Amino acid sequence: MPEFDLAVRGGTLVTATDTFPADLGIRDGRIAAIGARITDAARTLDASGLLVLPGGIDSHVHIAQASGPGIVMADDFASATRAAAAGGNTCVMPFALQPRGASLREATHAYRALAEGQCHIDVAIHLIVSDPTPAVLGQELPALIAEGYTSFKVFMTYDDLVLNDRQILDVFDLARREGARVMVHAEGYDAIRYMTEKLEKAGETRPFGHALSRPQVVEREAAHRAISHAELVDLPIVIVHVSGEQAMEQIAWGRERGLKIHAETCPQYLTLTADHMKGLGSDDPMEGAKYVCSPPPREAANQAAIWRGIQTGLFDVVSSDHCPFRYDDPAGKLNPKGRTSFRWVPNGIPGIETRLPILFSEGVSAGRISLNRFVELTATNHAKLYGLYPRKGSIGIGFDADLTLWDPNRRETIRQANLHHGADYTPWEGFSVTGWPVTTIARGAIVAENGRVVGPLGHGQVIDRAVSP
Ligand code: DUC
Ligand code: ZN
Ligand code: ZN
Repeated sequence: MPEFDLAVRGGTLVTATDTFPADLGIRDGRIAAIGARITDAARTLDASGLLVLPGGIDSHVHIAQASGPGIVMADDFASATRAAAAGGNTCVMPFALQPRGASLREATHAYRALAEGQCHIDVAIHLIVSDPTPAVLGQELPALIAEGYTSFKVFMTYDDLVLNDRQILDVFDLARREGARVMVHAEGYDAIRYMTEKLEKAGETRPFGHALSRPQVVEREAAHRAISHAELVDLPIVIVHVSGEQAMEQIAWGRERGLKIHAETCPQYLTLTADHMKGLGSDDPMEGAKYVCSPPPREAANQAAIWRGIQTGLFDVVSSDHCPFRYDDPAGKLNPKGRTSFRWVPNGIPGIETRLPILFSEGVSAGRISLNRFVELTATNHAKLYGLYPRKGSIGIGFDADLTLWDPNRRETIRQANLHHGADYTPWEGFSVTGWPVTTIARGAIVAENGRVVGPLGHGQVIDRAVSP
């Protein structure tokens, strides 16, 4: 019997710290050998000319999440993980949302049941706490954390999700006690409501009004408040989907005070602008709905600030915040109420399959970041932040054999026609990239090859996590 199930030969291995030529031997879904010449394998993949990267981990995606009356998210677990695999990812982290008034435990177990057997790659589930009742804080959350749901998100806006300051403090306090990781959506509810009502009164109801209703100060104020609450409770937090230079300044301020504030940004804040919400290149302002996400992309000059944050280490991770809605669909962006005001356009854009190529192309190929920083931002730090390390997130003996064979020179143009998600558009239609995932290997199995998803549905598992140090 051969020593290994699979050998990956002749490639250049890249981790968050090192780049070196080596072969890999994979046995029972794990990396079992790293060496100069590994030949005794049942199957061999030739990786010459390719980079061998840890599979992408996307720690912020939304899949099959309840999104309000009449609105349907465009991806279920099968389509989202299919698209993720084609885009070079081996693990994604969606959210089990607690509807207000409902049990978080029941919502989480029902959500997990949707995922079981329906995933191409591994999934680890965060929670969204929308109703921190005494029962949730006293029993449900501690029990769920002990079961392996060790991270959750809180929102500072949205009618159905917003927590007030006291609730945020109580949830932070629980997280500190139980060792859970908290992610914060930092945009201020009252400021957004004030701006929205003012804009609507003035007749500014186009999708572009979404950008006007949530200027940077709205994000900055909420980031400052979240960081201050984190200081009071003495809790490390992650500020997710940071879009603006002003929120970055707050994060830097918090860190200067010695606080553990982690930060995430997304490709949309590097490549899209508020003007996209005007429906760029189209006469129909509703086209702008394709780019409506929260926080909104900013003015072009802000992109350079986000790049600086990526280069200087302010950002720990780059996630997609994949939150897909179909465009031409009454249950999506063009729902009947959405045509009357930006307020009713569902917030979110698809990006699970395009995150890695866009960041590689604009980051590594364009000379802005190193290969190692790319790996850190797209895999290693996600695993470390959310309790998947050292099982996932790097290449080493004993790690899951989660790998992406990457062609750094391949040029591609992003086209909806070639993508695998359930949305009917991509915000990056026609966007050219250099660097492309060729083969995705998830726990030792080839799940995607050259844009075709070949792994069986059900290969992906729902993973429980330990609390993160
Ligand atoms: N927040 C997210 O994290 N995703 C989509 C919409 C939102 O507000
Ligand atoms: Zn959010
Ligand atoms: Zn999100």
